[in-house]
Amino acid sequence: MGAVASICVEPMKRRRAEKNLDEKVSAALRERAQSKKRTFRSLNSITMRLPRFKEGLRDIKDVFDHYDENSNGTIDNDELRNCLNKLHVQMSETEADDIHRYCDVDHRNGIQFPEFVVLLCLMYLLFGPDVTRRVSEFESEKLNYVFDELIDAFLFFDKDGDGKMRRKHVTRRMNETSHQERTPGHITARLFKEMDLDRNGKVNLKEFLFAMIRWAGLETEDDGSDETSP
Ligand SMILES: [Ca+2]
Ligand SMILES: [Ca+2]
Ligand SMILES: [Ca+2]
Repeated sequence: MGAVASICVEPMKRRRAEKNLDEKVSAALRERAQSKKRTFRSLNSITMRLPRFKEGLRDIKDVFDHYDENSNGTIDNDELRNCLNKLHVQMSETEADDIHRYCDVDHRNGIQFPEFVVLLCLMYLLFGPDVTRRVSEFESEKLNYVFDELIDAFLFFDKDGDGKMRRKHVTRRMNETSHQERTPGHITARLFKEMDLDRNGKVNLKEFLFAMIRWAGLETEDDGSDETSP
């Protein structure tokens, strides 16, 4: 009976977490879009930063490994509590659970590495650079740099900073800076579909971060099951 009840309640809690956090993230992004100069003026300038992204993601991987205390490739609820405690982020039990639900994008097995990138980036966006200093005094500069760039890359496509990228904006952005050739419509459509994990016609920050991790090639590199290097 209890198990059945929790199966019914969980999707509701998840929807609530999605809504709450999407709103918080949107508010933070809007503020940032209004208060900060744009970092990226072209798609090219973002593409050129991919190697730096990749390097930064490796640093985040080290942080992930640190908090994955039993090294099973996933941060479970207890490990997440330890991590949030370390960050000194003020939040209630319910808020911590919501963060967990929001970042567990595939709804399975706690927080894996790409989900952890989302988690830290959200903490950085919502609570500021103190968070990364607490994660790692030594690496915080590097981490801040990566998160700033990732968030600004998102804002390049989300022009009004309402926390959602729309297909027409992405298409426009992909074409406005390319003098030589237009990106064919079917390619931008496919790209957008790839990013829009929940298929709701919009891409939010966490979906975008997932795509960036994929494009930087770190996801496959760290997935030991399909190592293809000679
Ligand atoms: Ca673990
Ligand atoms: Ca997961
Ligand atoms: Ca979406």
